Amino acid sequence: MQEEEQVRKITCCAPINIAIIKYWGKLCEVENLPLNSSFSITLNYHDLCTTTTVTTAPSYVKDQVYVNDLWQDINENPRLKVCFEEMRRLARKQAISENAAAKELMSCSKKIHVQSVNNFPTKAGLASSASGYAALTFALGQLLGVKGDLSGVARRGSGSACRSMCGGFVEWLKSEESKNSTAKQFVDETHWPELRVFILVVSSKQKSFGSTVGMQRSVETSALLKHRIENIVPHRIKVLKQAVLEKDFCLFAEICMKESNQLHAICMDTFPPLRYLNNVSEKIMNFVYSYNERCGSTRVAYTFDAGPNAFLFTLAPFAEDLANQIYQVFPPSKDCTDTFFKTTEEFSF
Ligand code: 2P0
Repeated sequence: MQEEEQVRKITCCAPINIAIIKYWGKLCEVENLPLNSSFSITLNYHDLCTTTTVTTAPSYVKDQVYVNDLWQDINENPRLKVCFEEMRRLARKQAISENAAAKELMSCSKKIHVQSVNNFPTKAGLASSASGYAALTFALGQLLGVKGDLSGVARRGSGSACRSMCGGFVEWLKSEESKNSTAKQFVDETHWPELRVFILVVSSKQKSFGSTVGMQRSVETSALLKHRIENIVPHRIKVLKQAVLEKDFCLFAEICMKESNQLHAICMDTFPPLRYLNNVSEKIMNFVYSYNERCGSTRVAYTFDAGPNAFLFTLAPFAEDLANQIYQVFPPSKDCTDTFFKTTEEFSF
């Protein structure tokens, strides 16, 4: 009975975030320090998310992690390892600064079991590492009682994960110093309630080139990446923030699509090139341009990350018509194993 009383269990859920200004390129690979600041939108909790349960119990003799029921070797996974180490270090530091009793200090080293589940395809360019490390970091923080901004720890797990630690519209700041490269909420999730996102899953297969390796190769070989970091991103973030503040969809959409185009231009400028988009992605881009042209105004914008799947932004009054058009042009496959489509209701902010 005594043993049961000492079991502690915390469950947390973290959503994915969609980058409007893209993170592509690292200043430091170990710390996941980005070469440029980025800006994203975090989805709602009930949309695409990772649910993570962390447990401590007296019977546990080592840390264990399962992701989608698959056992992960922490010792072979430096990112997982660093999250555990960092969270325990912060817990100890906090306990010491609060003059905690020896018992509480001891509890920082208790063994932890983790069960993590995604409700969407893993590693298919849908930011599963972002929601995954955000959920893990937050859950460990709750379990160990660590206070304060933990986005720097989530970042060590996966760069973009730091942005999923905040809701709404989020900026991840570049810095040469680890402690300053954190995610900050720009405006919260209630700011632009008319904004909608559709996610078109073109392929749920794992991407052939992980973002980490892709970024490495781009940093080494792409001259366009250097130009972007120095001359494009700082100004673009400023303009995007203004567009978000003023809820200027036309300007938001222009930046969103130009950013996506530039990310994939850099991928093609990388040597050998990185091809994340496929012919369906190209068709979706063409669909967006012709839809806007038919409407006589900008009603929809696309963005693609390191994969062929599309994120389409629109506004509530246009969502139904857009959904109908998408269904006509890109009917979901019958078995829905490869191509599926979610409605605005499911993905509204
Ligand atoms: C982003 N992406 O800003 C960009 C756009 C993909 C394209 O962040 O190596 O999985 O773990 O820091 O965060 C994907 O990169 O890379 C990514 P790591 P991560 O969302």
